Amino acid sequence: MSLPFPILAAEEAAEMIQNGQSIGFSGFTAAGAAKAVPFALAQKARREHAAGRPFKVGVMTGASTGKSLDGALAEAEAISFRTPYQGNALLRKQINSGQVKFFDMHLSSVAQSVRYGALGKVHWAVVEACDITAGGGVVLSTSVGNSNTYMRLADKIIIELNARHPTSLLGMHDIFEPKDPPTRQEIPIFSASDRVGSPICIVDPKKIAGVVLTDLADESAGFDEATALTDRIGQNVADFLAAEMKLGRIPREFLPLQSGVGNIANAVLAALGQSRDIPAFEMYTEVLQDSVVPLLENGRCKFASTCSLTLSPEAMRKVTENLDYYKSRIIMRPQEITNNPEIVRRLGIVSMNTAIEVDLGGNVNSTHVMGKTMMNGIGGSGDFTRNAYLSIFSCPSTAKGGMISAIVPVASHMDHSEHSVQIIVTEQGVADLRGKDPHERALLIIEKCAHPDYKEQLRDYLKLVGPGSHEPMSLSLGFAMHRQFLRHGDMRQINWDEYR
Ligand code: 0RQ
Repeated sequence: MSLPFPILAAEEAAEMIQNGQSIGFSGFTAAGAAKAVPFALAQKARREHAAGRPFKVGVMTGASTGKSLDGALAEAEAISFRTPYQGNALLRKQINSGQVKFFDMHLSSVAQSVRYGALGKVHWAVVEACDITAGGGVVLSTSVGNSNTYMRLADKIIIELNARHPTSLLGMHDIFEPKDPPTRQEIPIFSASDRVGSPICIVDPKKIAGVVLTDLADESAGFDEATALTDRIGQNVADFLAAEMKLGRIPREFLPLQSGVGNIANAVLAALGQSRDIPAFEMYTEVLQDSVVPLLENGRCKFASTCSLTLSPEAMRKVTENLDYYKSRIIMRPQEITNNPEIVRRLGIVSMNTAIEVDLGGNVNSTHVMGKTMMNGIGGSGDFTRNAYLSIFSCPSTAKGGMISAIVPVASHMDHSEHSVQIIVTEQGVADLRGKDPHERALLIIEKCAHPDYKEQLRDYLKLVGPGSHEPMSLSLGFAMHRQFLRHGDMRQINWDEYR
């Protein structure tokens, strides 16, 4: 192939990036993340640090990324700020120690914030593609994220042209960027499979500073085997949705599903796929995980609109080996569109995301352990939850071998408020909070979702609060279970008097 752009080694590309600059990288999860250039940039940072010079860059992405991006840059202590979502253990440490500034943003709003200039200048877009044309047509790889916006706004673009992804991915993407108010119009998506944009990103070819040729697999970690617990959570969600359909509250043709990331999300989808009471469904979601591939294959999932193909190498191989089949059943869109509140509300999405803890009022914490330690970020969960037809949160009823209850009197951090959260699911059961006042919700959550080890003490909390308030809130005891864990290493067998 002859291209009118300089072909660069990753090291040469990294050499062009200067200390203090901001980079918009491709990647929504490890799928489609830039790999060679950030890895080389990390080596450059190490060299600069060894020579006594500062070197850090601002890192904006779609969502989490892989080990060659967040992992390598964190190891090289080369990140000044990071947004909007991450999942790397070392970067998490740096964020929690204050070494890296982290802005935890709703994924749908990142592109708009960048357009408005709220995140500063984008000096570079470093984007993985499976193909590129001389005129600046870029065929993205296994995710879209914010790549279209980063490339449009960046001063300069570096393309990682990755031979590992087939050029025949062309046609799977649908690139659409809304105008900003006051000239914004509706996004004309009326069903999950509607195409509204272009299969390629079209960028100013003069901005392409170079192309780095790579042959690197996505660094998606794959999933743990399902366990009895994740299966029970999945089954509880499937049974609940089947019952809703029988009651006529979900139409016979079903509603599009959104599902978050991780093992629980994977198990929930597998259970929905197996349920005989749930018809074949569509997905309007942000990540497409392994469990959806067999469902697309056997027709249980009719169509999936997503921002990324977050697949294990084995599942990815299945998709690429039969690409024509999957291309007629999968669309990849920018996260500004997959997570767009307008579409989520219009399509009547059933959202399914994961909680770290849920409080008795029905508020959900998805991001912070003990109120202060960042786990990953809110991701797309807020985009979907606030606007869904049905918003579901699931989690195991306990964490850390039972020493922590996921059901607590008052959440130590709040991402999703009682006004948006409708259904809570644990392996113990399902609490349907719709149409319940806060005291009714509290009882329901305890009886249906709390672990038996914690039911009695949570009932005691409610007794101590007593009636006569709208919310079951005690300002002195609300965080007593958290304090009990910090003091004794176990939330169980609390003596409430110790915390009055
Ligand atoms: O810790 O890693 O040390 O074992 O949290 O928990 O149960 O393995 O579940 O991998 O699905 O992660 C909410 C973090 C759940 C994730 C969260 C500890 C637990 C374990 C992981 P270890 P699990 P998952 C999609 C949309 C963001 C919101 C969202 C997440 C670790 O799903 O980041 O859904 N969600 N976004 O032990 C202390 C508790 C705990 C706890 C769990 N109460 N206290 N530790 N853990 N509950 C994302 C995108 O938009 C891309």
